[in-house]
Amino acid sequence: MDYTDSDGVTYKGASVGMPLGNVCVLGMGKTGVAVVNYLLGLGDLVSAITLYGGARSAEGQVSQSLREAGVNVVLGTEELSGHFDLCIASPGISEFSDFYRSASEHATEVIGEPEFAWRQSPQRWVGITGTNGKTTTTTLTNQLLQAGGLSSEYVGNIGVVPTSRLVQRPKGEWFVAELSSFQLATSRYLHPRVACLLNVTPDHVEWHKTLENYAAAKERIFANLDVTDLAVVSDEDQWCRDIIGRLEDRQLRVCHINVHGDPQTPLAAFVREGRLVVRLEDGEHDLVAVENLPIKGEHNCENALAAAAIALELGVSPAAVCHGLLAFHALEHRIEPCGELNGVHFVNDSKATNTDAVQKALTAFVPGHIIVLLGGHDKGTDLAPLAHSVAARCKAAVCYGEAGPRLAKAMSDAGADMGLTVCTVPHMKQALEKGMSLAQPGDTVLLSPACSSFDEFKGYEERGHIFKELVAHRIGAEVL
Ligand code: UMA
Repeated sequence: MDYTDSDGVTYKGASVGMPLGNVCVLGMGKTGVAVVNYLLGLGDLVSAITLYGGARSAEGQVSQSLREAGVNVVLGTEELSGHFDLCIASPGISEFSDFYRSASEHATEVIGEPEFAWRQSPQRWVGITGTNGKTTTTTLTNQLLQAGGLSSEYVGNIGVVPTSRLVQRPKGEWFVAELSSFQLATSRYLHPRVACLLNVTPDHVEWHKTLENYAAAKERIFANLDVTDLAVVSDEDQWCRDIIGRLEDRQLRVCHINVHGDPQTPLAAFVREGRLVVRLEDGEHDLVAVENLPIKGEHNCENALAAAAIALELGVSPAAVCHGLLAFHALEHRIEPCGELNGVHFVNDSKATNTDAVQKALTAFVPGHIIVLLGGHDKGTDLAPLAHSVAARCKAAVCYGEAGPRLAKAMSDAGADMGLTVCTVPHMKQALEKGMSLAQPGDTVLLSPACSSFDEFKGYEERGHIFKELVAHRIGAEVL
C-alpha cells in the first residue's frame, strides 16, 4: 500500500484513491462524524460503513441522518460484530479499553483518525506534540507559514478534525497538525515532513496506563521520518533527551530546542543574550529579542523557537518569521491578560490543567509578586514539584475546589519557611475574592489551576470565561 503523487514522490502506507472495503468507525463525537461524512463521499471505494457510537451513545438527530445516508449505526454497545477491513477509532477511546479491544478482534486493522487523514492526503504535513504548548506552537507555526506566503491551515487536537478538511484541501497546502498522545498511539505510517516534540511531563495516565506508554505514543510522531525530514525536539527534559538519542542513532536531522543556551549541536533553536536564534544548515538566524515577544514566559519562548525552526526549515524567510513572531499574541485561556485594577493585573491561564503548565506559567511573572489560584478536580498528581515552584515564586497560593485541601497542604509543606501565604476557599469565585484581598499594586492574580475543571465547570473554556466575567465585573464595580 504505497502512493506515488504527480510529482513522483512515494508515500509508504498511503491509500489515496484506493478501495477501503468494509469500514467501521468508533465514536460519535466530532471525529467519528467527520470520518463517516468523508467516507460517504468516497462512493464505490467504500463497500459499507458502520458507526459504533459507544456504550453511552443514544438515538438522536446525528444517528438518524447518518442512517438515512446509508450508514449502519450501532448504539449503546462496545462489542463489535462481523468483520471489517479497516476500523478508525476516535482519540478519546483508549487502546486499553474494551471497545478498542473488541475492534481489534473484528477488524483487520485499527487506526486513529490523523493516520487515516494522512493516508488519504499525505503531502505536506507538520506534526506538533508535547504535554504542553502544542496549541500555541501549532497556531504560531501556521501563522508563520502564512506570513511567509505559504498556504497552510491548522488541524488536529486543536479542534479541527483533519479528515473534515480533506475534500477542500488545496494542492500545495500545509497541514500544521496538533497531535495528541491519544492520536499518535494509534498511528502507523503517519509521516510528517517536520515533526516537533515540545516536552514530556506526566499526564493522561488514565488513557495510556503508564507514563512509559504515554511517552512512547509521543515518540511515534517520529516513527516514519527519513534523513531529509526534520525533527524539532526540546532537549530540556529527560524523556525528550532519550528520544533525541534514538533519533540521532537513526541519523535523522534533529534541531535541539533550548531556552537556556546554545546546545552546540549542528541544528538548534535557542536563546543567546536574550535573543531567539535558529541554526540550520544554511547558517544562523538571529531573530528577535525575547522581551519583544508578545507571548510571555519561558515555555512560550520555547514554543516560539520551535515554530520559528519549523517555518525556516520549510522555506519561510527570516524576515517573515520575525514579523510573524512579533505579531503573535496570547491565545485565549493561556496566560491571557484579562484586566487591571489599581495596579493589580489579572491573568486567565485556565488551560493549565496540569502541574507542569502552572510551573511554566509562573516563569512569566515577576517572582514574589504572584498570587496563584489553584484548584479544581483532583487528578491525584504528585504536587511536590509544583509546591516547590509556587513557594519559590509566589507570595500567596489560594486553593479551592475538590483538590483545594490537598493543594493547600502541599503548598504549606513547601512554603512554610519561605513566607508563602496559603489559604483554602470552597470555589473559584471566592478564590478570586481572596486573591484580590491579598494583592498590592504590582502584583498579578493568576488563575492557573493545575487541575481539570469538572468539579465546578464543563471544561477549561467555561472556567476561563467565568473567571474573566468575574474579573470584569469586579473591575467595573470598583470603577463605578
Ligand atoms: N467514546 C466512547 N468511549 C470512550 C470515549 C469516547 O464511546 O471511552 C465515543 C463516544 O461516542 C463519544 C465519542 O467517542 O461521543 C467522542 O470521541 P472523542 O472523545 O475522541 O472526542 P471528539 O469529539 O472526536 O474530539 C477529539 C478529541 N478528543 C479527545 O481526544 C478526548 C479532541 O481533543 C480534538 O479536538 C478532536 O478530536 C479533533 O481532533 C480534545 C481533548 O481533550 C480537545 N484532547 C486531549 C487534550 O488536549 O488533553 C488529548
